[in-house]
Amino acid sequence: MDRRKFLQIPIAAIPAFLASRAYGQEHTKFPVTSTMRMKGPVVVSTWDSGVTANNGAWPLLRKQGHALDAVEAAGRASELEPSCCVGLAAWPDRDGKVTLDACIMNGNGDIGAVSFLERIKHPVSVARAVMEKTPHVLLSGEGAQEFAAANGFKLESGELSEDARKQWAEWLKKSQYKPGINVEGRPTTILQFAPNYFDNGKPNHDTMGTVALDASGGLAGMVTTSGMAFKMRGRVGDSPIIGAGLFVDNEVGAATSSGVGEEVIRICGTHTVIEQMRFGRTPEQACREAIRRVVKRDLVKAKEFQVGFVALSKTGVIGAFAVQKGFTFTVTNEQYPEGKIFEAKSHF
Ligand code: SD4
Repeated sequence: MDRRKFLQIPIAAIPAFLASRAYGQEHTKFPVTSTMRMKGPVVVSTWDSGVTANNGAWPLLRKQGHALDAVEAAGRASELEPSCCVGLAAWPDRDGKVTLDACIMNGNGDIGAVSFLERIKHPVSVARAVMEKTPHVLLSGEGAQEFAAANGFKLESGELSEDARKQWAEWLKKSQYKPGINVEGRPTTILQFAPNYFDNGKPNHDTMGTVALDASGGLAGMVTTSGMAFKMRGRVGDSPIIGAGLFVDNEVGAATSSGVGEEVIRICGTHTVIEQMRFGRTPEQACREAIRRVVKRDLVKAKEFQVGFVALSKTGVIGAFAVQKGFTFTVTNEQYPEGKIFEAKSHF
């Protein structure tokens, strides 16, 4: 089934479309995300598998629930769904351990995060507990796990899923860490060294980033991930780093990222996006500026990796931009209650 849905170009957006071509967007398919203003509560998640996340969030948002509860529900839904591959069923690090990163942020500046967390089913909820129950903002590794256990989170077995075991065994044959680019709207950054990545013909790995606007105008966001597959043990990506993988400010908007986390951290990605919006750029312009900074460092290297940003303004405007084609995001609201998938414009 082709799950990509295409955005139509309103006539009013044609000047923007032409301007975007001047920027060199030969491959632009959907150049008008900056005109996507949504009415009322809305939830936006990275990638096609954002449908799963949004399905977790939307029932709450629809009933005037808070954005913070909605994004946590989005994270929990993703962490439970093996095809999202962000929880314990996801792929391991190079030592064969699944290590999870997550964060959550409220539009008033409350934040919580966990990194390098093992054997816990719902890292996003542990991140929320860090936010609500500790004086800290980020707990890592063993300490994060102890905190989770002390707060009632069950310690799971830590065994790899069958799929993860197979993929790890395959990867071990070459043991080459070489993040690739997502293919045709799919989320992976790991295709090149994982030939068996496809599940029934479809890649199934992802980082889930979600941002939401609730009925009372409150914003929140979360990210949950197993990080880059076959990473070094102890490696932490952008996802749990506030200002890198996620940033939210009720005065401006919310932004999240996916792709090679090191490149996002380098430019304080989502904070950059929100600050651009604060000074008047649309979400799409802001995401594009962040991508420009990612790419400019090494134009040759940039051809080989993916980074994508998606942002939601406090007035419900959605925009996105990516290094490569194929960065998709899912929007769910009253208009699209089952979720609609869009593809971001890209640098290459
Ligand atoms: C990371 N940003 O750990 C994550 C990976 C990712 O789709 O987004 N994968 O660097």
